[in-house]
Amino acid sequence: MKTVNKLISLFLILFFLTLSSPAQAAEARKMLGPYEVTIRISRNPPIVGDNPLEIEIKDPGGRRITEAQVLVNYYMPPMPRMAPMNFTEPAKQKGDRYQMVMRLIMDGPWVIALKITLGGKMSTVKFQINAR
Ligand SMILES: [Cu+2]
Repeated sequence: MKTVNKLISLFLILFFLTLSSPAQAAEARKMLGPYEVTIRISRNPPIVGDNPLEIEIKDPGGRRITEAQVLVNYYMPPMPRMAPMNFTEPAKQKGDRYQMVMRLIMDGPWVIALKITLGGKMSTVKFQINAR
């Protein structure tokens, strides 16, 4: 588990180095088919406790998609002797973004799997964060 943790830590360091605005929200961006999905966590770094999460989905033309349904599944990768920590909650649409609050109950690596339904089709995009 230690080696895995080291690898995960290295990955997370690289992840945080790519964050766009250092003193502000943690931000990450990924493509989901033709859509660009951005997550913003107002806690930077994310903490054990409540972490407001904002999601933005843009089409190839840069228009923000407002008709999606966004389910946020966040979990710790399974660890030995650790009870499963896996939570799912819908994000609420607010203006042209989607919001919810993740309650991270342990420090370490977490995966945020966004299940985005658009036009009746659900796709998943995953992000990794590290709670301090
Ligand atoms: Cu854990």
